[in-house]
Amino acid sequence: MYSNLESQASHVDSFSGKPRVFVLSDIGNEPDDQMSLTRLLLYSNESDVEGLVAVTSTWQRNKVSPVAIVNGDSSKEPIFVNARVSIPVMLSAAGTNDPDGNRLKYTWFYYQEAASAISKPVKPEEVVGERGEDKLDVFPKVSIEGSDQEEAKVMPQSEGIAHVILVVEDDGEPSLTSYRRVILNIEP
Ligand SMILES: [Ca+2]
Repeated sequence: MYSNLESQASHVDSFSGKPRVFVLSDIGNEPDDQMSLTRLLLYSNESDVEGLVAVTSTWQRNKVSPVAIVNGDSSKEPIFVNARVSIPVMLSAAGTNDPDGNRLKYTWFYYQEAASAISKPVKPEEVVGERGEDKLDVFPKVSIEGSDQEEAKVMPQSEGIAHVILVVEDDGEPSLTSYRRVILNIEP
């Protein structure tokens, strides 16, 4: 009895694993990189692809993304701003720069989906049998003036949480982009 259990516990099943693969590549940089990646994916059932990491290539070593600064904050953290309805909030990207000297383009946009879930509680009986998008009548909480300028004027229109994103694109080849997130807590 005991020896029988022991033999079961030590039984090795017939499973044989596939080679595990972890790839570092400049993936879409040049045609031969794309071809290699496509071939790898074509045969991906032959191996366990554990990871694909896009790395820079030698000739792009000095391509640098912009340093996006909002209201003097040069970290990569979200910026929290307390606001009130109908009182404008000025957001400034002054000081934003590109270490390798490309020209910069600014875009500020209201990221409506980011806070819609906490803006309007919905009961299950209100949505059963309905399409989600039919119940998404979430009106904008902010409007933005100067959305293509270095400084933008954000006007809170109703209370709640509103996420505003700054996009800074350089005109390098390839163009590189940095982002910053501003989270407004709008009170009445
Ligand atoms: Ca750059």
